[in-house]
Amino acid sequence: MTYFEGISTIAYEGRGSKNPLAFKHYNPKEVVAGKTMEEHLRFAVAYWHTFTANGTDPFGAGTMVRNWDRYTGLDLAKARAEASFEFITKLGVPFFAFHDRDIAPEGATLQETNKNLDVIVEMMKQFMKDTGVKLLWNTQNMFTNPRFVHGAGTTSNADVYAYAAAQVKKSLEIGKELGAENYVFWGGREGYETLLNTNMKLELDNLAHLYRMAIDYAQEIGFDAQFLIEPKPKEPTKHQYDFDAATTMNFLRTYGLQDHFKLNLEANHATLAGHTFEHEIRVASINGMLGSLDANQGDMLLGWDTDEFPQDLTQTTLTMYEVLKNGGIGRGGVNFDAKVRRASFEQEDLFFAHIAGMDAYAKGLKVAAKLIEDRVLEEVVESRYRSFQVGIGAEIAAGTATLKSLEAYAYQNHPIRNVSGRQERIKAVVNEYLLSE
Ligand code: XLS
Ligand code: CA
Ligand code: CA
Repeated sequence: MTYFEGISTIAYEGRGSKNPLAFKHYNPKEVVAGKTMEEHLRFAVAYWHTFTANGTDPFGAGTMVRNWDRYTGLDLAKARAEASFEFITKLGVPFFAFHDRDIAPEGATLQETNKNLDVIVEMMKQFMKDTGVKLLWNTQNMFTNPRFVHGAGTTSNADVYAYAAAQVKKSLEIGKELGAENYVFWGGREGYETLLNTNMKLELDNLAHLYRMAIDYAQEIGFDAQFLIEPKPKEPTKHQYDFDAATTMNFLRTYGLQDHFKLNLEANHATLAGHTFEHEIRVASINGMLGSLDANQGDMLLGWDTDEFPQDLTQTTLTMYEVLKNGGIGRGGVNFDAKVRRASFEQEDLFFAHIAGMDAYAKGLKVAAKLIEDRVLEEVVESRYRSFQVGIGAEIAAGTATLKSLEAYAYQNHPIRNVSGRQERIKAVVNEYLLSE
């Protein structure tokens, strides 16, 4: 059965191409800064947005009728799995990612739900073997079902906590079975609506304990994926505990979990937290905690998580700049946690959207590599901080200065002179690289 009739493998045709079903910048085997684009970018297709979502929004019904929607129940799940591998291989993406509930329907009991999962996981295992497509990460959906109304790892109901733990256990087993490179925890309902009814300390202790049990169980079954926490400040809850990179790292350190986790950072979540994406990546990177990226972009005129496909080239350049400076993304990747707009409801739009995102990231990678090769920003930063290389600055940097020695210096050093930060000029230079590369 073919689900994407009339579409063949997407090829790289280069800059001049007008073919909407071809890459203009993403050339998987092209070497940039010592590695192929494919190795740098490690793209992944997000199962939920691409194969499960139907365009529903808080005001309207689904608009996207896919040709696998002629089935129901487990047959629908099977058809989706089949369609997903056709899509991923035609697009030429090496990875995919999913939540447990994206791939198989819930049954009447947890046992039945797990049996449904077993059927699809078995199919996927075979598809993965046949195509070479790999699992970037899997995760558990502990936010859609009404049982998680008060949270999962931070619920006020111990029975729900037990259910969540069982769900995590099964999901870890699936990750092991499919050889997931990473394993994600995103706490969609791990937060609160009002402090008036919330025991924050108990909730955080319980969440940490859930993570601890997951680490122990992964070790027990020999599942060696990199564990990732994905920060998001709000939506659906008013305040989510994993607010941003810095808050999440503080939580991990408080509970002694920092050596077992890295961060999965998402562009749109950064903007919801009032940060740029590059800020979040830099915070993780300087702490050795950069794990993986969820690539998308928000809409500055809308205050929610719109999960648009990334197209802003300055943004993809600055993102890839941070990734290259980090020494790459390691076992992580660039996962398109992005959805086509509700009005882009034809199946072809799924290809157009991914091609747009992949080209935007490929271009960003090329420009970032050139900026680094020419040491454009490195020279700016080195020269800006050069006062810490010599004299009193060198003493400060070495940690040998004291309040007394600095006072003595300040007494005889006047007037103090500052120099321009040259922000506008630097931004213009980045634009020049974007236009010429
Ligand atoms: C939602 C999150 C979610 C995670 C995985 O905003 O981005 O999709 O990536 O649970
Ligand atoms: Ca995400
Ligand atoms: Ca999101």
